[in-house]
Amino acid sequence: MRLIENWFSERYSDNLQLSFRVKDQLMSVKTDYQRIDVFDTYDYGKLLAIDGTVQMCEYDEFVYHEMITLVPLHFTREQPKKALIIGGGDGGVAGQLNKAGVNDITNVEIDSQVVQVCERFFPGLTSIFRKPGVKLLIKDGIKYLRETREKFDIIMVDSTDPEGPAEGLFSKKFYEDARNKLNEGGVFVTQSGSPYYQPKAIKMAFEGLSSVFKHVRPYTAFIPTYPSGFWSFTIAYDSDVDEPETTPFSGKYFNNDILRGCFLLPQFVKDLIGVT
Ligand code: AG3
Repeated sequence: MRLIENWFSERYSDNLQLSFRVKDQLMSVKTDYQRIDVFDTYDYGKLLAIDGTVQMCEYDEFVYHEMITLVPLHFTREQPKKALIIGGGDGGVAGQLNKAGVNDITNVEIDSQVVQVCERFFPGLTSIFRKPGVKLLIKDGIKYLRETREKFDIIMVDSTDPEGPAEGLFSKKFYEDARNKLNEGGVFVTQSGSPYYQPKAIKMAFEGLSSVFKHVRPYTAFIPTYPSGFWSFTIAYDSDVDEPETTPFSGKYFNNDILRGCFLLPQFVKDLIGVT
């Protein structure tokens, strides 16, 4: 009998943390950019953590990956063909894009070890990188976006929190580069953190994007394993597109009701970003 129980905890503040009881720690590696851990948890399956923060769990990754992908796809002027993902080394975003019919995908991940670890423990997600039309580049996404000659219909930022390597992905300069690399009628999307625990993330995204794009719209989803469970994403685009009413896509989380309802913001979030 095992007397000592193992737990992995993500600390939200000095006074609060979320703990997962784990069957096993499957790996831990310190890379040039960050520390990557994989745990086998009882309630959420395998869990990927970066620098002690939950990135993804087998049993709820569908919420994040559907929401960061399927919402912006409804705001491009035409059916998007060419996509750029920055971050996303687990393949979850690329997989959802592909399911939604976007087949020309460039995925720029800074840390090759994120991909290697995910290939080992989440092969169902990373298998997307072997599909024709999906190109995986191990590079700094900020530099890539600045230098590339290509343009995209959708640019997506699937990053860690805005500290360390991901900080520059929340800057005005980066948003300008993104806008310059969008085709007309294209859309940009970024994860923008927990309004409770990372108010800075949604504020930085909203303010930075508003200084560059005509339309900037935060939306939210419930993700049980992220800080507070209440999570935000922000889309930005320039062309006036009609509000989508219905969607041909439904996933495990996303459906018609969510497409309309996810943009409704609680007052404290509106106050945080200064909208009425
Ligand atoms: N990227 C966003 C994870 C942010 C989580 N933050 C935290 N737990 N403090 C997820 C990568 C999934 N492809």
